[in-house]
Amino acid sequence: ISMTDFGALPAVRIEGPDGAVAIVTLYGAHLVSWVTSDGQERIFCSAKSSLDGSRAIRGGVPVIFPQFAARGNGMRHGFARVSTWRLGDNGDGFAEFTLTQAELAPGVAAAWPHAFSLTLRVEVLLDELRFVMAVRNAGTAPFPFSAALHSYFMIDRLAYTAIDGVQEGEMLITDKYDHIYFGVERSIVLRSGMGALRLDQQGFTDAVVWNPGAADSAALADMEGDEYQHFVCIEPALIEPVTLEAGATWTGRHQINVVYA
Ligand code: TA6
Repeated sequence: ISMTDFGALPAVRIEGPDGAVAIVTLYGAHLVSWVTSDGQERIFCSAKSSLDGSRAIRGGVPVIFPQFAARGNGMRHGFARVSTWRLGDNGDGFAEFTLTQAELAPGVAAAWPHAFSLTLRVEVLLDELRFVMAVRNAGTAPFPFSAALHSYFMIDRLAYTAIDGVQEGEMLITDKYDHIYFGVERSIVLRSGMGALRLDQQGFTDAVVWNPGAADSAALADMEGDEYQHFVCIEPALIEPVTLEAGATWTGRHQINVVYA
């Protein structure tokens, strides 16, 4: 690995086999790019995203913790994506990022007063990207949490895109779409004119599929023009809050594989 910048944000460049590269900013432990060994970028990031730590990055793989969307009393989609993580263990093709109470802004820590340790491991393999997200309760009382890896996958056009594995038959998206699929047990396959990706998750019980469509995307300050045509979010998620006992660890995994026809 090596250090680099993404906009004004310090980032870690993880090089895997055959020149595949992922970039992860310390702000949010946010993966913003994954270029596979064929030179193809697989992850969407908006040209209008703020990249200075003033608000969450629009695109990439936001880490959602400890609440999903507005389902809780705290920040929308939680504080992990707007906190600066520490780089931990790293080596050839992988890096781990950690966030604990100590890294939180004082107001954020006061609003969610639980001793926790969140670790995200990002590993770049041949035509594969792996995430391992671990939540540890480092305190003496249980706490509830939700989690997701809100992945923005790059596609060439919505009209050429289909998703298999979330419902009976193939799913097509034509405009705004926002749906939670509870109890996902199969692989999900995302096909577009750019080829196919197979997504496998463990620990995360659910999956969310989201695209803002034309009208909602125009209303987003950090998305421009027809950018909504060029991504679909497919998110391994744990939507309903889970209670984590003192000393316990929850682990969620996500593997993304390029499928060559
Ligand atoms: O995961 C889907 C979702 O919750 C949508 O409802 C949509 O609003 C999206 O996330 C993006 O949320 P954000 O807070 O990043 O604008």
